[in-house]
Amino acid sequence: MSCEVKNTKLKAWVNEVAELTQPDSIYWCDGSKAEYDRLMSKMAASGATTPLKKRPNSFLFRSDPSDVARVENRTYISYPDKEDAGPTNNWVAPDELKKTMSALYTGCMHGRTMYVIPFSMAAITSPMAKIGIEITDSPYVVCNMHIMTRVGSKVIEALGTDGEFIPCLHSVGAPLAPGQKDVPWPCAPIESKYISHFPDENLIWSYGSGYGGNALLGKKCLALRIASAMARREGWMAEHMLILRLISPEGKQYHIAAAFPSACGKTNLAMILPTIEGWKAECLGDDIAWMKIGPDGRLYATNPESGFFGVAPGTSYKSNPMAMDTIRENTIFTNCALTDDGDIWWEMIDDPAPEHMIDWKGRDWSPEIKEPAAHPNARFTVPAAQCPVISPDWEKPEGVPIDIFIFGGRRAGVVPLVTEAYNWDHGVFMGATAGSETTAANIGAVGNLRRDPFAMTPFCGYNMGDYFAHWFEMGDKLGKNAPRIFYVNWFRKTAEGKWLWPGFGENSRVLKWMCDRLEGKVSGVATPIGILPKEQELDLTGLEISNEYLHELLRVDVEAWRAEVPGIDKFFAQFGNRLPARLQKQLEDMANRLA
Ligand code: O2Y
Ligand code: MN
Repeated sequence: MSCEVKNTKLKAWVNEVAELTQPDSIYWCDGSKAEYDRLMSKMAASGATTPLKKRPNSFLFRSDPSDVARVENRTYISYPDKEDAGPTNNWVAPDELKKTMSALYTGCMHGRTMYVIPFSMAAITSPMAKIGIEITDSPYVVCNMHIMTRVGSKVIEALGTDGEFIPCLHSVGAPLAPGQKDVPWPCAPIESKYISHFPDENLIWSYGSGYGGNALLGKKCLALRIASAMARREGWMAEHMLILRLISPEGKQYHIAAAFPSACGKTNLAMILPTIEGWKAECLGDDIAWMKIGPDGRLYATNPESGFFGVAPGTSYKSNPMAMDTIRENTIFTNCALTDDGDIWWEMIDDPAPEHMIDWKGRDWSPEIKEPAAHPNARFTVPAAQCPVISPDWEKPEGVPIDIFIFGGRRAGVVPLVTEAYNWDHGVFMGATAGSETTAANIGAVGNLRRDPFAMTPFCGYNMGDYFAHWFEMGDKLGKNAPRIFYVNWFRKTAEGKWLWPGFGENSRVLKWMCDRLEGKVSGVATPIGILPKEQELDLTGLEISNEYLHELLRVDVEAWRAEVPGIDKFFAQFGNRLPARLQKQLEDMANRLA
């Protein structure tokens, strides 16, 4: 660390954690390339990672098979009153949770280095920036944090003597006895993993996992769970949304923020290559949007992250060419398969599976083996700046003004290709009732509908009923400046199970219709569920799609929608008196329109 740490609270906290966890040494991260290279070389030498011959400065990690994804059932939102966490979060009282976790943290860094990572979420020059300090015993976490956040001495300087920071404590939970040899991916068993949030104190404690959202604490823990609670207190929004700029042939810019549950192609949409003549798109973020009302009364969005932690399987030149070009170099791959010539491979990448690979568990793999070669939640971590379509304004301190919100989900039937909300309250209803049918990648029976309001179920740091109320309050503050709200479903199928809509870059046709609605160029048609395009209003130039498919994509199945009402009513009932009356009214209004 090239600068002196003067922040009294920070020094005290680091000392307190070191006393508790008893590491062999303490290292303050400076965020430099030299630091990254040094840690990677050390991990390569120990066998924790494999440098990839085919991709410059890129590395493959294999996690422990028990530590492959976020652990929602071990994730806690801890307020003194359980009601404040609400029915969608796991809860343990703060005193009890801290007691349990303090016992686990005692001596948990024996034999390891304790890294102190000063990081900023959002460009440090942004008025929206929040400073976090992650303490971790995982060098893999340090390298990922280098990519996903802004790490370095500038953060320490910005903190000064008494600046505020969000303490994020992380340990893999695998102390080493003297002389004990380390494993490539240390972690603790599932029953001692805890991903805990104390929103009243802006505090994060994570123990036992080294993977993704469990361990890179700037992402889901800080930028969504803690930030959503801060945003409610302070009158802004922290959302699970991509940010995209669409540019018309005339050069007019439209900014879109979109929320989808997982497995709905969020990263693909964030990096879309429009197929309609003359339209361009730029990516500003693929996962999280922080939004604040600006001096002109409009809602400004910024992406607090500086990298992408994208799911690898399914990513290909067909589904997301810009992501494929982004990950050519300087990328950390986790749980992908390794080819014999030193490259990565995963299911549904462009090339067919080679005759031999090493799978994500480190075993020989060949095509007759039934298990996938890459884990379904294999990931790439890559700097956002490497994306060929990254917007020149992606780090603009004040963010970009949002014109359009999109919600969506994966539904084989019922939900049309696109619907516009009648007004803000109706749009909040759309967000609150968003849901997807489960796929083979989810737990549970395939085809079950799972509601995931605003795609925030796993990430809302307080009672979801209060979160709905916060959306209404923001709408009231925004008034006529509020973004317009749409709902999309790219995944509608024929009775025979064929996709009705080609998706990917062709989704730009739907985005163009949204822009046309904003410009008053198209009237759409009013239906009981919202405003849909007239068939001739969608620009389908150059796309081969039958009238029958188009008709089905834009059909409102009134019977099927009537059948949705009791399910929504039951879903809302779990929030009891925390459910805003305005949301219940929206359900009644829709039921009346369908009657
Ligand atoms: O499994 C993990 O830890 C990653 S989860 C994730 C990563 C990037 C973007 N979104 C998500 C998510 O679960 O929404
Ligand atoms: Mn996400």
